Amino acid sequence: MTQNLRIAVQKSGRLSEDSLNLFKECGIKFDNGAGKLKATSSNFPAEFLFLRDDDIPGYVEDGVADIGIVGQNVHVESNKNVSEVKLLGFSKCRLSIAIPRSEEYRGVQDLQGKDIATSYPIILGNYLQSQGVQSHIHEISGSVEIAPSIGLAHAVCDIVSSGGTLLSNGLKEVEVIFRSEAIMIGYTKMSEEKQSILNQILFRIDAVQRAKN
Ligand code: PRT
Ligand code: ZN
Repeated sequence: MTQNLRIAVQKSGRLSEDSLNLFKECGIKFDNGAGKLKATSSNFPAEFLFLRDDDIPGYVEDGVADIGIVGQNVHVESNKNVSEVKLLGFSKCRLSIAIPRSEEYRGVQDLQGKDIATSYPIILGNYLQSQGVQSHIHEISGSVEIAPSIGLAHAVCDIVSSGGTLLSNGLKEVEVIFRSEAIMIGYTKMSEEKQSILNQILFRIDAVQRAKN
């Protein structure tokens, strides 16, 4: 019996639609009806797991899923032992430090000794260390942008796309510390059989991308 390649994609969010389209454009058919947690393809040896994006790197590290699609921000922050299979070019964004608009900013040294709120303590910590700056990192899981206005922190470090959210919270972007797009990650100990199913998918993705250009 052939084994199915297990593919972890975000259940609902900014990565979901493009992730599913990637496989659909490759001719892989499956039913991702609302509320489904799992779907098996009707015409290709693959099954899909629909998960929170934050859980995907751990599932791929453990081999519960063979491949998964997440933002590079989530992949790097998770610090899991997975292979980087392919950059996918969608869900582009950046991770930036922002401060209240009214405050002066001369350079990263201005963050010395300050409190910075973020959901990305690892990426932020690495950046500050590389700049020789010591700040206090406050890890919070959501609504990071309101931290300065409620007195929780002087600055924030969060995902930015259009910049509209920073603007409407009275903040200005002062440092871009990481650029991100969607990435396909893989289990490091995949069987040969699954690797060859993955190779077929990668071959089809390349063909679809070549046809578009
Ligand atoms: O529920 P689950 O945990 O699966 O999803 P999630 O809420 O954690 O993630 P989701 O769906 O919001 O984002 C998934 C991935 O999309 C992120 O990890 C990024 O790689 C990427 N991405 C691209 C973004 C954005 N653009 C983005 N704009 N993730 C978040 N945002 C947020 C940003 O933090 C800001 O608060 O959207 C808000 C609006 O951004 P502006 O700058 O356009 O106003
Ligand atoms: Zn998430």
